[in-house]
Amino acid sequence: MRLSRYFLPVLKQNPAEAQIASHRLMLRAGMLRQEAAGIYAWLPLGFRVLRKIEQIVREEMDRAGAIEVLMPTLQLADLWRESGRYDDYGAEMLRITDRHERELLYGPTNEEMITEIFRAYIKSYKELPKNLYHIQWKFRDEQRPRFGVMRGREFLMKDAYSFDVDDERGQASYNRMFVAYLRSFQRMGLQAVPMRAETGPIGGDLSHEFIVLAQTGESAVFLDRRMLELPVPGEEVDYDGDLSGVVADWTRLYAATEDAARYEAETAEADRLTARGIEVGQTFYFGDKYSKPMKANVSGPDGVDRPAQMGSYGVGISRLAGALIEAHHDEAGIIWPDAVAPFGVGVVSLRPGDKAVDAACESAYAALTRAGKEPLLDDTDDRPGGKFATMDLIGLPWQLIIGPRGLATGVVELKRRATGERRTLKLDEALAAICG
Ligand code: 5CA
Repeated sequence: MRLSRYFLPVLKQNPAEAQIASHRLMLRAGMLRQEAAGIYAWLPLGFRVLRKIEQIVREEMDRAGAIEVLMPTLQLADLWRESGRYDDYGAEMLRITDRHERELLYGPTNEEMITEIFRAYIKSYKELPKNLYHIQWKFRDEQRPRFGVMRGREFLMKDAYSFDVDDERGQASYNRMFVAYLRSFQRMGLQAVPMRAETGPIGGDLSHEFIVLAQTGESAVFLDRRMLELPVPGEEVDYDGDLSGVVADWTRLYAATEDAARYEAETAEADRLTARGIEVGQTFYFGDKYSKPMKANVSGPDGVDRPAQMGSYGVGISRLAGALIEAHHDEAGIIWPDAVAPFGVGVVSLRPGDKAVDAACESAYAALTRAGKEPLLDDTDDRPGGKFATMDLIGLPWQLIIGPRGLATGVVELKRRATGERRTLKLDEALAAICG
């Protein structure tokens, strides 16, 4: 992409309404525009990050055996009356009436709808296990939407739903999602810790929140610091095998968002780490809470019909864009981990119009594009100081700086955003360093 043709509305001033770093930086870097309280338009740079996050989650869901679908945002109220949640959900649910006076709602989650789809087609244990997921906008009319995409009213969620014939297999499905979550967050460059959690309006008695540690987090967290050293399963993890050992390792040590007294009783003082955190995902196992009232039955090997055993698994895709910035920024701006960076490299032309500079920029741009590095070429007439500030603000992992003075001696400058390290190299050496 050439910056002269792109849409990157960066702000010079700090927006007054932003109280935390991620909100401030997303607005300043031209990623986001507020359209109403808790409702945002994703501008091109922000949208690229959102898509990268979504793709990592999608790949890990697929690897773990889940199957992607797409359910609508609007749902019939009658469906929610079947589970009893229509009245229970309260003011957070946005209720809508259509021209035929039918009651609808903008989905805050999809347990009812997926159960309705499941029961229409699946009747036998032979068709199980099944795990269906989608990545779709949700609406929750939060009392206090705040911190930008961290607590929005409209937000993008990945939600998966598992169905099994019995409790033991249901737990195995839960374990697969647990491991897929560890892998997804690590691939994005985040350290997320699973913590025992309350189940709230989703229900059930087994749940974990996945929390990224950050000072601005909404929840207080109490954990055993040894959790931060546990290994995350690699790509070769066998999702058909028994994952209960991995889950046991990750749930043995104390980690929770409440109950300071129990924490102190169970954790040696030297291992205690109290911090704040951002919840980026939550897993639930609730057995037949929806399948029983909604009659989503499957016949077992004995020929007897029983409600399917279910779990649901959410990831806050849009919240993750904010959480990533909370975890990776400095005074000058965002520092994207490579896996979620909107562009891989910023190529900065210090003198557009200079023949040698233009030729070097074009050749770097072509080579980086061929190598799949998604370069953003700053070919605008802005002053170098402004260009450097923008590059630091938008946080691309590499900056390749090309100017007439360096080229006269055959060199360019390469800067790594995360460390600030700068090297003076020949252009082909710089390209080799980026392409690794
Ligand atoms: N049905 C279940 C799992 S599929 C569910 O809805 N779980 S949840 O309520 O925990 O939401 C899943 C994830 O969505 C949360 O972990 C959080 O990361 C994200 N999320 C929830 N509410 C908001 C919000 N108001 N703004 C941004 N992200 C949110």
